Order: sequence, then structure tokens, then C-alpha cells
Amino acid sequence: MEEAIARLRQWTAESDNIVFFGGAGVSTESGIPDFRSVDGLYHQTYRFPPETILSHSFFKHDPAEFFAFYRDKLIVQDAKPNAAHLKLAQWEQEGKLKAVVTQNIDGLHQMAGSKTVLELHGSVHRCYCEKCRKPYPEAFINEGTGVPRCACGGIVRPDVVLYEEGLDDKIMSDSIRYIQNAEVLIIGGTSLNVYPAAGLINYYHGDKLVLINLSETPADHLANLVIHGKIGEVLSQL
Ligand code: CNA
Repeated sequence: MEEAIARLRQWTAESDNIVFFGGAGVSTESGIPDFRSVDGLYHQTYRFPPETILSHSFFKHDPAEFFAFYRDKLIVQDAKPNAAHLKLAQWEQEGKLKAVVTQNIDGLHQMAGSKTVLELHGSVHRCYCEKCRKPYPEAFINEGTGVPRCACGGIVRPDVVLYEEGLDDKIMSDSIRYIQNAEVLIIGGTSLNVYPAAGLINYYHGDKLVLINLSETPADHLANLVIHGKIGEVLSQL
């Protein structure tokens, strides 16, 4: 591990074209559970698995249950950026990092100071009426009860991409461009199980692909450097 961190330290020190691609594991050290870790949401018991509840068809079919789960599990009040978010923001400020591409919906990269954040799956901090598109503050959902309704009668929903819904074309193509042009690509805190996001790894053509994840991923064999550890702890050593 020491040797791997030393190599990562050298690559990141020498580069001014780092791109980071991450997922829920980036925020577990901020107290937000991920999906697939042993204490993640998939290992807790609900009437339906999270993947089902967080799908477009379930949202349409049973919005009351959707919002109960959403408020209970996806909204973590008072979460703060951890060492991983802060290091990435610092690198951007120093002109070393070009973009953070994230599957997270928690807004912690922006809270840490990152500016170029490509949110593949949207954000819990933006909400809108799905009928008339009027924007709403997040408190409208988070602090309400039941199914939040707009004055027009439409359901007010978070601006997050549910399972079965498509990703924003522009965010996807910008992410591809940053990853294609990156010198160092650091992928961290993601099980690389959720597509199409997980497929972004295939657009990197360099020789400094770094994977930092607590558990093994299906892409470990593709990486030039694999570190199995906590991402906040690893990045804070750089
Ligand atoms: P995932 O499938 O739950 O995988 C998370 C991965 O991170 C696992 O492989 C863990 O081993 C690993 N991990 C956990 N903690 C750490 C840590 N401290 N350091 C390094 N690795 C760690 O999550 P993905 O992001 O891969 O899956 C994509 C889903 C999860 C996206 O649609 C997200 O929107 C969704 N999600 C987001 C959040 C959030 O915004 N914080 C929380 C929960 C789920």
C-alpha cells in the first residue's frame, strides 16, 4: 500500500490533467451510506430493494412509498465534505485537476469547493415539478410529508436520475471528453456496477488509471494502480 501511495503521489504531483470519477464510496466517510457495502442500503431490509424503489416505474406507481424511502435514506442532513472531497477541490484550485465526474447526488464536492462537477445522476439539492417544471427548494420535499405537490397539481420530485431514466446527454458527453483527454484518471468509491456510468472507464486511453476502492471492482485488472482502502484516508496522504 505504501508503495502504491508513493507512486500515486508522484503521478499526481507531476500532472496538471487529473480527472476524478467517483461514486457513493466517496461520501461514506461523511456518514452517507452507499448501496453495496456490507452496511450499505442493499443490506438493510425494506419491503422492496432500493433499486426497485428508486426506479421510474415505482415512483409513478407508489410515490408515497418512494418519498418515505427518499426522506428516510437518501437525505442526510448536516453531512460535511471529507478529506477526499477536500483534496480534489484543492487540486482543482491548484490547476491540477480538470473535473470531478460523480455518480453521487449529495452535492458534497461543490460544498468542498469543487467547481467543475459533472453530476451524472443529478442532485438532491435541486427539485422541480414534473408537470410544469417549476423549480422548488429542496426543503419543499425534505421538510414536508407525503407526496409533495405543486400548485399545478404535479408531483414535485428531486432532480435525480432514477433507474430506468436516461442520463443527461451533455453531462455524459462532457464526462467522456474529460476522461478521454485525462492524463491521470482516478476512479474511487464506486463498485462500477451501475451503467451507463460504469462504462466511462472505457474512454480512458492513458497509462495512469488509478482505482481506489474499499472492495474489489470488476475493473481492477484494467488499472495501472489499485489501492484497496478508504479514499479519504488515501487522498489525505498525498
Ligand atoms: P455502490 O454500488 O454503493 O458502491 C460503492 C463502492 O464504494 C463499494 O464498492 C464500496 O466498497 C466502496 N466504498 C465504500 N466506502 C468507501 C471508502 N471510504 N473508500 C473507498 N471505497 C469505498 O455505489 P456506486 O456509486 O458505485 O453506485 C452508483 C449509485 C449509488 C449511484 O446511482 C449513486 O447515485 C448512488 N448513491 C449515491 C449516494 C451519494 O450521493 N452519496 C449514496 C448512495 C448511493
